[in-house]
Amino acid sequence: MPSYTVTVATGSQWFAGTDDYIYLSLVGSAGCSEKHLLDKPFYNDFERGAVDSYDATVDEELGEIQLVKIEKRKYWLHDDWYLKYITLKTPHGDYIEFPCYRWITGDGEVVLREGCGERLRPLLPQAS
Ligand SMILES: [Ca+2]
Repeated sequence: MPSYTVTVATGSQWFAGTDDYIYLSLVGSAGCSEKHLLDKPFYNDFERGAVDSYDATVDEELGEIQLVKIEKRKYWLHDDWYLKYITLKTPHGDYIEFPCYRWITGDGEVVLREGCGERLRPLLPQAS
């Protein structure tokens, strides 16, 4: 079964961390994953400034990943979360970055698209 490694970066500002439940779903050109709870046992996930990695195994090939959906659900009290970015390592060893750089509040969710850093580079003039 294909396995992805999901890296989650939490902001460094005050109260950026969260104890809420965080779920991840992957949307690819060939299908969608199940919803995965991102949780490491005996570990305080999503602390301020943390960069945490999780394995997400999916049932079938998803094709090219187009979107990452993050859902936050209340654990005890609402605990806002500042998500910087998600990095996905695909079963083929490619890395895809999904920038977020915003607060997720309440029972919130965000859908992230692949960052286009590569395409923002200035194009060099073609030699003719
Ligand atoms: Ca918080």
